[in-house]
Amino acid sequence: MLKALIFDVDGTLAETERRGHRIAFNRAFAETGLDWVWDEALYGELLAVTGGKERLRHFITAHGPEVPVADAELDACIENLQALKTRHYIALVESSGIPARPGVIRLMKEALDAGLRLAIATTTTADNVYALLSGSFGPGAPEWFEVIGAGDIVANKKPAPDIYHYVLAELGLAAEECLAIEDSENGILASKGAGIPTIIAVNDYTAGQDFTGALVVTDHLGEPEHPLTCLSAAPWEAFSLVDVDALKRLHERWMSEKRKNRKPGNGLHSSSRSQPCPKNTLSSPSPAHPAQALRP
Ligand code: XBP
Ligand code: MG
Repeated sequence: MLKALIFDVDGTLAETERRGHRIAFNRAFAETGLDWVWDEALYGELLAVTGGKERLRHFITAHGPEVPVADAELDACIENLQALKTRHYIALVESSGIPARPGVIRLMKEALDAGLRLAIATTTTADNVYALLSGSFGPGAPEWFEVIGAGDIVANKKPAPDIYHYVLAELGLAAEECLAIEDSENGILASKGAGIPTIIAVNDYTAGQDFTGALVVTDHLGEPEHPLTCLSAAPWEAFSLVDVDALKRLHERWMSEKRKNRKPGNGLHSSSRSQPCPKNTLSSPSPAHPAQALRP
């Protein structure tokens, strides 16, 4: 039975990468006198590496910018840049706010009303999460979540499953009692790695990534007046917004597939058949699943 929803943060709750983190990194560079500029295209490439510190190190290694410190001081330099960037990110979120993506707040409130538990599993720094939730979702929003798993609390960031294992342990739930909501390939690799069925709401940075194994891939979670477009090659059913009923049906369908594949004698291991959707092509929705079809 579905008991909890576990939300990713960046790119899933809001367009924080483009509108927040990228700008904050650039402000930190400028403040420290570095002439590095991460434009939107470059930042899209750098997003392949999760975690701000890890992304900075990757940039230095892969792009070879001029670095004003000796190798022995590189770790400290990255720590300092990251701390500065976090301050800029929080200031930006608090001053201008980054709006929640369509359907996110609606779904969270519906889920709480329906008795589902909420949690967060993210690669970003915990302070960033509290700032975003308080600033863009409402002052009490951090309280909606029983567990906020974030940043360096685990050894390995996404695509490793560590943060999802951490959240499951804190919730005291099995993977199959939860659903994850993610936006990226690194995200679904992490949630899938922990055995959690996952739905995807892509954004401009992640559209076109490989979401093999997703229950469904959409462009956003949908609002009654702003229906989602289903991007899965073969979604199980057509719906215009992701609500609790739709999630329960998707979850139940996933569970029954899993049970079927567990039956002795079918020659299959559950892990090999727990991927109901074929590789997402992100092509136009199939005519059999009209983009804005209303739920039954
Ligand atoms: C996305 C990330 C983060 C942010 C930056 O996290 O990879 O690193 O880009 O945050 P998710 P920090 O999609 O898991 O929410 O600079 O604080 O790491
Ligand atoms: Mg994300």
